[in-house]
This record gives sequence, C-alpha cells and structure tokens, in this order.
Amino acid sequence: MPLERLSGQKVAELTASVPEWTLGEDLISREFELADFLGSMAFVNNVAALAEASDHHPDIHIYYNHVRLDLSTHAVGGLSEKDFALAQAVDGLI
Ligand code: H2B
Repeated sequence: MPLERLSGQKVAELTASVPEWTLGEDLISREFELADFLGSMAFVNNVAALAEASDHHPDIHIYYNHVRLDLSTHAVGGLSEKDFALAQAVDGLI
C-alpha cells in the first residue's frame, strides 16, 4: 500500500492507540526519562536500530537523561501509518 498522509479522524484513532504519545502539528512526540546521559545514548541507539529496520527515522532530541522523539513522515508532509508503527515499536523498548 502506498504511503499516504492520514486524515484527521484516522490520526485521532491511532493516537488513542499510543497513549504515551502527544499529538502536535503534523507529528507525534514522546519524552523519555533515562537514568543518565549514557542511558539516553543506549536508548537512542536502540531507537536507531528500529528506525533503520523500518526505514523510518524520528527526529531525536537528547537533553542529558531526557530524550524526546518526534515522529512525522516527511515524504507525505504529515502523519502516516509508519509513524504509529514506529511509536508502538519504540514503546516496546521501554
Ligand atoms: N523518515 C521519516 N520520518 N520520514 C520520511 O519520509 C522518511 C524517513 N523517508 N526515512 C525515508 C527515510 C526516505 O527518505 C528513504 C529514501 O526511504
């Protein structure tokens, strides 16, 4: 199935399925608290492996022991199924 930008209603449904994530302007975000900076780095390396496996890459913000991931699909200029699939996969790391 080709990648498509999701409708507002579909975005609302899928956002409800990843309750730790916050819906923003054409993106979903989640902030994680790790033990320390090295914990953040280990976590983002695991996220990187998931991102490479799915060819879908979050924006990653690292602030010492906090990591914020922003997910959107550049190719469609908004949110696609891939963002929610990756959000669920990332949730599985925690
Ligand atoms: N990641 C995200 N977040 N959005 C994209 O549109 C995207 C991506 N496209 N990772 C992929 C890679 C594309 O650039 C490559 C060529 O498949």
